[in-house]
Amino acid sequence: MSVVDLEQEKRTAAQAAAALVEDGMTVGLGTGSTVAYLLDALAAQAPDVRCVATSEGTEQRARELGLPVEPFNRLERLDVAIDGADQIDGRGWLVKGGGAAHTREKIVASAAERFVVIASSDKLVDDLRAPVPLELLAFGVAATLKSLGAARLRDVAVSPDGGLIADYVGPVGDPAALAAWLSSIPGVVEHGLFPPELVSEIFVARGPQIERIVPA
Ligand code: A5P
Repeated sequence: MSVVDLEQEKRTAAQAAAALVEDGMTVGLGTGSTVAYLLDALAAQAPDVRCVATSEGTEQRARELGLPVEPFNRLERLDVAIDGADQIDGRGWLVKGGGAAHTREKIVASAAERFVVIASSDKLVDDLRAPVPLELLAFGVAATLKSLGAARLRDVAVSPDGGLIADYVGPVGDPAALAAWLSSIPGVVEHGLFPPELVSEIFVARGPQIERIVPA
């Protein structure tokens, strides 16, 4: 599939999710190129909403488009969060964090009544694979990397909150087991494996059609 077609699929998925947003809602905005189309679609609807953003890039673009963004320090819950993904497996496990924002993205997704994932069809995979993004505390990072073994720091990447960004590059196998192991390592602030329990629904565009997947 061509890059142009994939971009169109991202736009189609984003527009489908934007239609879920209604006046009065609190909305978590994800990060990435698919979310960029979401911002365009939301701006066209101009809903009366309160938004929080998972990255500076999203916040800046949302503001430019006239969407109101506030710090995520007073709202306890969000009505909906909408975000992209790097990989989606058949059970609804996700890999996220290609844009270094997965810690904020997981906080926002967890706070949402409804977490909606939007994606082009190339994001569907049979089995998740490396790289799995990691946010690491700078303090003790060499020791943390030694504990992780198969991980490497990204060049100059930092999270929206200043954490170092690395990628786990070993085998994924059972995502639940890997997620538990990564979470057990001190110095790992957050990893980019998102479990199906976090995901309300996934809108995957295939050409002009939307496939709606609800993880069991
Ligand atoms: C950002 O940190 C990521 O989790 C993105 O949601 C993910 O990388 C998908 O990005 P694209 O929509 O650009 O593919």
